[in-house]
Amino acid sequence: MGCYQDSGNRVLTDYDYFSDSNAPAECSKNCSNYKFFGVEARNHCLCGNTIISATQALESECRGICPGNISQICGADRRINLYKHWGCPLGSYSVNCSKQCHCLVSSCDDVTGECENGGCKDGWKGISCNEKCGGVLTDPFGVITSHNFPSYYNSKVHCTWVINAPEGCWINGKFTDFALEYHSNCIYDYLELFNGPNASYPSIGKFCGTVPPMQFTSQSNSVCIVFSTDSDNSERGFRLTYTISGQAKETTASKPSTTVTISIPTATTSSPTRNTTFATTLAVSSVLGVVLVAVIIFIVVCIRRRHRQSTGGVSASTESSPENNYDDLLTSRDPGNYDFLQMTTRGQQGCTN
Ligand SMILES: [Ca+2]
Repeated sequence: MGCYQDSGNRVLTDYDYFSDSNAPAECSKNCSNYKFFGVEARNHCLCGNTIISATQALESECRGICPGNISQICGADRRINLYKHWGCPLGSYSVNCSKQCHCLVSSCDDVTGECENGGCKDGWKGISCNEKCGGVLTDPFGVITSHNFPSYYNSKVHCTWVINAPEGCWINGKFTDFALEYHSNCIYDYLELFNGPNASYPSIGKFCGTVPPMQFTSQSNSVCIVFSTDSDNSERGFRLTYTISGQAKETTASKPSTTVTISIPTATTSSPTRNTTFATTLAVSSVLGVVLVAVIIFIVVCIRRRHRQSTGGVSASTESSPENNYDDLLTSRDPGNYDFLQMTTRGQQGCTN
């Protein structure tokens, strides 16, 4: 706990003794049933469960070498090195645990109240966990930035914002600036969006580096935004603008859906150009198919006519009536000997030699 003055009223009064082998370890052992213990004037050990008053002194004022361990300090004349066997309850600090800190899971430093693991209670930030950030936003439009933006943000920060729109409305958000310390899994610094009014709702995504969620539109009336940083390496932070849209409902009979969609441009989205290309290819293929069938039919007709001429039959042109002499494809059911597709052309030149 440090070096304290021990003049006038003694700091610890429950038990004390002198020892030629005095050292913090020995004194701690002999004061094990007490909450506090201290070494003073080299060979003096004191124990106690309460500290009525203690004024901290400069560390340099405690300069007595411990007789039981020459590498350690055992106070000085009217100066005591205080130690504590167990800490204050969570959320309190000072020698009598009378001051309040705001650490979420760890204890506070006995003297300064700083959170020992750097974690702060939600809604608090800073080394001493005494600066508030985040908040609940209900204005129809607004801006959220990391603290210090556009200067580098602080370390060991955990901030939570909640945007609450009226029932039946939704929230449009857009990041106009985004630069957080990068990690492939965003384990250092990150911004996380949640699908509802607090961080217990499903996460929409955790973001870091310089690739932000470009924009998002909630499908419910609330969004939770968490910004967290670790102890090293800061960046510029972020700036988010939002607007509340839609028509507020007059009743709140049912809980709204809490699906939030984030639009991030990707290269995999189909485009009108791709659809146009596909349609053009289909049309050309169809035309080519029809032409191919016509050519096959034409060849078959020519072969059969040559065969009939060689065997004494009549030509196709003489079988056709004059009104059938046009350039076209047509189907004709011959009531006589055959049934097939037929192509007739004026003069039929080119089909016979
Ligand atoms: Ca960091």
